[in-house]
Amino acid sequence: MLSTEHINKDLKPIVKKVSQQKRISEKEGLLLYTKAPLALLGSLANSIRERTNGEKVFFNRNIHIEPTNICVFDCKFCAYSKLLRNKDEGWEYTINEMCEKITKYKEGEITEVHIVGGVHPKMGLKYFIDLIKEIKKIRPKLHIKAFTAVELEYMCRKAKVSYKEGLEMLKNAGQGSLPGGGAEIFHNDIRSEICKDKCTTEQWLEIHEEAHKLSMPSNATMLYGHIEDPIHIIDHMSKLRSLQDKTGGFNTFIPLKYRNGNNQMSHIEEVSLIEDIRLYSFSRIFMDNFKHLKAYWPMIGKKTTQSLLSFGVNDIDGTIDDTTKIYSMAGAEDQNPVMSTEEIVKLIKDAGKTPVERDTLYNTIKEY
Ligand code: V47
Ligand code: SF4
Repeated sequence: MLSTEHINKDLKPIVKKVSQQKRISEKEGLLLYTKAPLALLGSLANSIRERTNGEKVFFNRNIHIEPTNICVFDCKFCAYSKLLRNKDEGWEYTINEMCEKITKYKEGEITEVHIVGGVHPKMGLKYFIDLIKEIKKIRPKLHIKAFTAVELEYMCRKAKVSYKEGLEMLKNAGQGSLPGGGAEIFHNDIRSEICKDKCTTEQWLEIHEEAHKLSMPSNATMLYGHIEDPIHIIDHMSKLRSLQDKTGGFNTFIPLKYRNGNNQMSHIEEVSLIEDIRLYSFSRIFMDNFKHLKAYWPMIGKKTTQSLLSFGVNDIDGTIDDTTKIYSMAGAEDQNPVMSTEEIVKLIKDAGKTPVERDTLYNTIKEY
C-alpha cells in the first residue's frame, strides 16, 4: 500500500479509500483531481491497472470506415461541421465502396470494423441496415461496431422508430456493438456551448442503456481539454459510472483529447502532456466499474499512448488503417493512422507490458 506520510491531510482519507478499493464520491473525486500531485494520481492509477488487468495491454486488428463527412450538426470542435455548407470537401461512400474497403482485407485479417461518420440527412436507418447486411454477407465473422448515439438518435427519429426498435433492427442485421462517441461533455453548461444541436445527454444515456438491455455492449468517451472545468469532468464520469452500475454494458472508457485544428474553437490551446496524464490517471481511479481504459493512439499520438500505459491505460485500440479522417482533419498527432500488428506489439513491449490481441468483447485472441 502507498505510504500516506507526505500527503496533504485532506487527501489522506481519499487515498486510503482508493487503496482499500472503495468508491470515492464526486466531492472526493473533485478534491483528488484538483489537488493531488501528479505522482500520487499516477501511482494510484497504476496500481489499479495492475490489479484489474495485470501487465496485459489489449489491442485489436480493426479498420475504421467513415461513410460520410457531411453532417447536419454543428459541433464547434469538429472539423466536419462546416461541410453541409461546403459540399466540395465532402464524401459520401456507397455501400459497395464501403464493402470494397473491407474486402481489401483477407478473411480473418481484421476482426472488427468501426463505422462512425457525420450525420448525413440522406443516409438513414434503412441505408445502414442494408450496409450491415452486405458486410455480414461478405464477412460473416467480422464484428461490426457502429454508429454513435448521435447518429442513432437522428436515424431513429427520421425513421419514426423508438431507440429500442431501431437498435433491434440493426442488431438483427448483424451489428454487434456501439462505439462511445458523441458523449463529449454531458454537463449542459458546456454541452450547450460546444454541441447544442445534437443528441442530448439524456438521449445519449438512454440509447446506450437500451443497447445494453439488448445485449449490445458499448464504449463511452469524453472530450476533454477545451472549455470544461474539473466539475464538468467529474459530472460526466459520474453519469457514466451510474449507468455502468445499472447495466454493466460498457466495455471501456475512452477520454478523447480535444485537438484544435480546423474548427470553430481553434483559438483554444491544447492541454499539455501533464494534463493528459492527470486526466487518464484520474479516470482510472474514479471509473471503478469500468474494466478497461483506452487511449486512442491516432488522436493522442503513439508516444503519449506509450507513456499512458504507466498511468492506468490498458487498451490502445487497434491497427486502424488510414480510412479515418475526423481526427487528422482536426490536427491529430497521426496524419496517416495505421500501425501494423508488429508495431503495436513493439510499442507495448517497449513500455514493459504484455501485448494481447483481443476481439471487440475483450476475449483473448493471442498473447505476445
Ligand atoms: O464524439 C471530434 C471526437 C468522437 C474532435 O468506441 C474530436 O472505440 C478531439 O466515437 N478533437 C467520435 N476529438 C469518435 C469515436 C471513437 C473514437 C475512437 C474509438 C471509439 C470507440 C470511438 O470524435 C466525437 C468527438 O468527441 N472528436 N472532433 C476534435 N477536434
Ligand atoms: Fe457531426 Fe459528429 Fe462532427 Fe458533431 S462531432 S459535427 S455530430 S460529425
